[in-house]
Amino acid sequence: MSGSDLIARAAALREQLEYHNHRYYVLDDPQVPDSEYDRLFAELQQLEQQHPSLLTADSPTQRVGGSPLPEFQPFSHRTPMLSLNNAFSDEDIEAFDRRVREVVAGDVVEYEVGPKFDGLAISLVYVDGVLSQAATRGDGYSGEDVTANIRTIRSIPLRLEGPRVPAFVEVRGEVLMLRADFERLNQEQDAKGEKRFANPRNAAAGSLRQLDSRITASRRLAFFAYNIGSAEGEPLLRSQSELMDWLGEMRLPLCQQRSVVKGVQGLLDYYADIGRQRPGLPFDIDGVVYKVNSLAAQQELGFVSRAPRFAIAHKYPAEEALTTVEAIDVQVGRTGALTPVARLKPVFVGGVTVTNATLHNQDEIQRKDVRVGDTVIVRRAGDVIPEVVGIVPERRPYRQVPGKDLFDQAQEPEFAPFEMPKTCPVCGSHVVKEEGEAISRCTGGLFCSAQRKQALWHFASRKAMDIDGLGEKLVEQLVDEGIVRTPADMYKLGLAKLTALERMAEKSAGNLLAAIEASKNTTLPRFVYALGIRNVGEATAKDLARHFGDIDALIHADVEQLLAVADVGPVVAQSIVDFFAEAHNVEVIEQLRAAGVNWPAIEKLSSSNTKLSGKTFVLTGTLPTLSRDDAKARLETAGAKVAGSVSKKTDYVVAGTEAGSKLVKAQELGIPVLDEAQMLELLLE
Ligand code: JCF
Repeated sequence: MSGSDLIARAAALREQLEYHNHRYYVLDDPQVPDSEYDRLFAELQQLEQQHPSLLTADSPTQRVGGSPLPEFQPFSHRTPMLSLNNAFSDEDIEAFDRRVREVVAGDVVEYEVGPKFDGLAISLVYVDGVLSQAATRGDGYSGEDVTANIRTIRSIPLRLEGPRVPAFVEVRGEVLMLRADFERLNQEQDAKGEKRFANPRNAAAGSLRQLDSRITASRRLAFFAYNIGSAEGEPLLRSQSELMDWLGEMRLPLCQQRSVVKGVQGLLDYYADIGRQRPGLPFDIDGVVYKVNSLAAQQELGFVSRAPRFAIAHKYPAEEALTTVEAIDVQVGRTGALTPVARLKPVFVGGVTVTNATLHNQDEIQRKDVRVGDTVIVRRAGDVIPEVVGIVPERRPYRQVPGKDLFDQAQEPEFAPFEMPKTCPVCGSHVVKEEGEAISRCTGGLFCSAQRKQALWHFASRKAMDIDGLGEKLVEQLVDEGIVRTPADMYKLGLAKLTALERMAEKSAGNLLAAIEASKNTTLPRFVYALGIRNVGEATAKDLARHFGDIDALIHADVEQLLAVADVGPVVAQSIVDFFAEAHNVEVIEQLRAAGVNWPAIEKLSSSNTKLSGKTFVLTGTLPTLSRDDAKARLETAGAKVAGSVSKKTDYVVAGTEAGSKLVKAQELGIPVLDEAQMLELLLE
């Protein structure tokens, strides 16, 4: 190839790679398989290695991170990165809108609205469309140059695209870590015996403030743009929402929850809507941000003491709070894992009153040094179980020790350190903690009534055999009275045995027996899930059922056959083999079938034998007859995927009553919206 051909080829590869990168990381809609991306990437890498002069700052090969920096360089923001004033009540918002209307003509003001991400504010400088520098907010006037780290964030374009790329622009937005990536990172930290991150914000900050950008590259960070600082050569923009559309056009990632609303009522409705969505959002937010939409009006409103008068942050209740530890109990889980649980002085956090919080495991308690009596930070975000993030050392009293000098006295805490019991607090069996494993386990197996109770409860639960009325309390009674030992025993229950139980009336006993009878007609995925095999959740159970088609094939599968199932790795495969190697487990399955538990034959999965395969659905609102889980199950049985949020790749939205922003989004994107009846019709076709 000639020199100019080489340059052209490298440029073409970069453009294709950035395009596929955007499809994958921003639109969540890849167009080519990973292998094709890897092939293009390798070709570009090779070209650049052979001809180092071809290498450019915006090359996707530069996203992997480079050698560590000695320190971050200071970076002065051309336009200061100001913070927002906060509002905590409807009255604060009414007052904000009133102040706006004193300056802006009209009764009803239009606002651009979006979530307030709980991450780190970042400024991205693009010169002639190429990402040239990136900096943290710092004090708003001067931050740190974190360009090398920012380049590793896949969703951030290294080069802006489209017909309206300006000569210069500072893009403002938030770097954050998705909750799922945060959970995964903490599990990895556990596995490595390293300290957990307290929350996604800290994890994002810790990842971004690495002098070694290879570490940043190994963490999954997300970015959402929400504004610009200064710009040169930008198009004519009349509103904040036009500005956002422009940023999106240039391939900057925007969050899906942004919207435009009118007047105070529009703001408060949006606040309530996002508040309802908050627990299920993929990231932490601490409020929503309202901005006067008209840019001319923003100009006119200007700033008061370092904060814009045209914008405000409306905050939600905090997801972290302080309380004290009243006791530390040890719970035994379904698979024998011992989990220390802090009993807390009740505290309102994340919208609910929390009285218990997990302490994860012994190593974690030791690292955090949580002791009974301590004042602790409790976090409850999203649907995640509340956890103790850490202690407040200043609140721990210290004992006076006669004969020791003052310094030593300060080293003697009043509270005793926690120790994991050596025997199971429920059944007295030995507790083992495997080398390198964080978790201590009771060795009692189903001899341990705690494990037995939970296995039975899991068996009966809604997504398993769905035996209505067989809750935790009743299982406890049945096990404690020695009436039920295995799941098969549940199908031997009669009216006499049940009514003999305390607080069990004839009517509820009858209902329960009917529910048990009804549960006999089940499905294979439910049955496999109900078995409670370690590491086999609902999704894996479904995959296994579809792959093997019947229970006997699964029972006899070896590790190699199991590894052929999508998403089954060596750990899961071994758990399954171990489970069926227990004669006892196979026996219980036989007894259950003998008792009449049955399921319709299912077609083995062959990638395209189902009518809706490849189609993505989103469910929103309350459907007239089907529960959300039922609707989901029916769609999935027909091969469809059910996603949590609406994007361009959504094929259908199924909407019931009180459908919210997902419906609006679908309408905006022109995605077909079905009601329940139409969905059922589609399934019948
Ligand atoms: O998500 C945020 N933390 C956030 C911060 C969102 C916004 O729309 C912001 C912001 C800070 C300043 N807007 C401005 C003007």
